[in-house]
Amino acid sequence: MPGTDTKDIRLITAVPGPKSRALMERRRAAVARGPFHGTPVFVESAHGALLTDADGNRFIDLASGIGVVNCGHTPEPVVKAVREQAGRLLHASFNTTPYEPYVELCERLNAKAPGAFAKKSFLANSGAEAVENAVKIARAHTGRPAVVCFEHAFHGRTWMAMTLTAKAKPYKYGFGALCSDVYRAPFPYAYRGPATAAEAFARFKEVAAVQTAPSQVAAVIIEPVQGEGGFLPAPREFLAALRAFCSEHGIVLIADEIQCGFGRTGTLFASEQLGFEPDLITTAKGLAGGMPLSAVTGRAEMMDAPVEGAIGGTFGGNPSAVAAALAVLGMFESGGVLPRAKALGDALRSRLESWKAAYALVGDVRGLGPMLAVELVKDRATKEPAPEAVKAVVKHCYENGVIVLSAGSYGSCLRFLPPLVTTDAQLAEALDVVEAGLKKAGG
Ligand code: PLZ
Repeated sequence: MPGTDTKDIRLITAVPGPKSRALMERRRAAVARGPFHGTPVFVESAHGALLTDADGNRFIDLASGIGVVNCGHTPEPVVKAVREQAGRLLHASFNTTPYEPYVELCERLNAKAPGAFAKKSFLANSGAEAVENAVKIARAHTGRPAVVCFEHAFHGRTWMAMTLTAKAKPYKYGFGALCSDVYRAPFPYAYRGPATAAEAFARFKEVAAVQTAPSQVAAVIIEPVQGEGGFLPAPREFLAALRAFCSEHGIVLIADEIQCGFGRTGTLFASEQLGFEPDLITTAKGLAGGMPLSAVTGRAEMMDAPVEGAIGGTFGGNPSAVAAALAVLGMFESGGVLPRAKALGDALRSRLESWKAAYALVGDVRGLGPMLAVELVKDRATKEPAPEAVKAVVKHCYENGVIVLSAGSYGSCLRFLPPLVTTDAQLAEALDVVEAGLKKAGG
């Protein structure tokens, strides 16, 4: 509301303001219908945890551009590295004339990814592209066709990634034949079932061993903490059972850490704190602090399976994107980000738990570290999802200076992805707005 006198939120027009509205008209006329907007707010600049729109309104960001700016918006070391690299070498194509920063980033990812075995990496542009390549690598390594994925999974929008993604509408809607040889197992979803790791693993085994055969399975792909699916953390025992099954059957186990990686859960990789050692890990989003970059990192012998020229691309591992990633790693190594992420996670969790105690609408609080969500339900007994309430809260939030995203197969989750540099005061200010939205939506 105009005249809000809180510290960081500063609203000088109703939201969306006149400039955002005018831009949305131009967007409707010029841009395809397909891309969706979580909020109708056109952003002009952002720094740290704050975002300024075209009308000069200032918001607290609880979305981080879908979990990308984990080190904050426009962090100085990252912006500086990008500027310097852009002035030196903007593009060369690693497929034409290779350059050192690409190699250095691979070396550093190999050293940091979980697992005390020899590793190699490959760089691409987007999360979906990393997923596509991870599957190609697994198929080349095993010579097998099948891939097992999970309910509520999100792996991207390209053909194989879209096939692996669970939700049909909107992601697969109208896009005809999907990839073959993809099988889907239930994900352990404590709130809605399968409730235990043991039950989920028994169901997984049935898919992997009955719907197909382990000897036909190239890869199992799992998000250690599901993102779009509603911030569902996989239990350690479930991941351990998958690890043992894949090792026994020579199946490549892929962890998709595109959303849960790069500090989002309080450790560089979520797998680290889950005691999980996948064969391949896909990263993107937080990897380059806001530049488009993704990676596949994993066992050297698997990564080397595709023959020379079989994986690559014109832009993959662009020099400025790589420079940004090296600066992001520098920020993690300098020590401040992860402890702050953990503290943020604790503060966020206690606030969300207090909502669960106070409001019947909040059916579940879950996640890992500062990657947390609440699931809203119409009735705690039936657990009927409340996507309308989620939409109302998201709208209340942007109208009052907070950017927050929904999630979940039923659209019933509010997910919190604050930049990991968010201060306690900013978090509290933003959560006051969310809480007022919850009360208004029926509490
Ligand atoms: N794997 C686990 O979370 C991207 C997508 C939003 P890209 N998630 C946000 C949307 O509506 O498209 C994601 C992810 C996980 C893969 C991807 C895909 O990453 O960089 O969007 O291709």
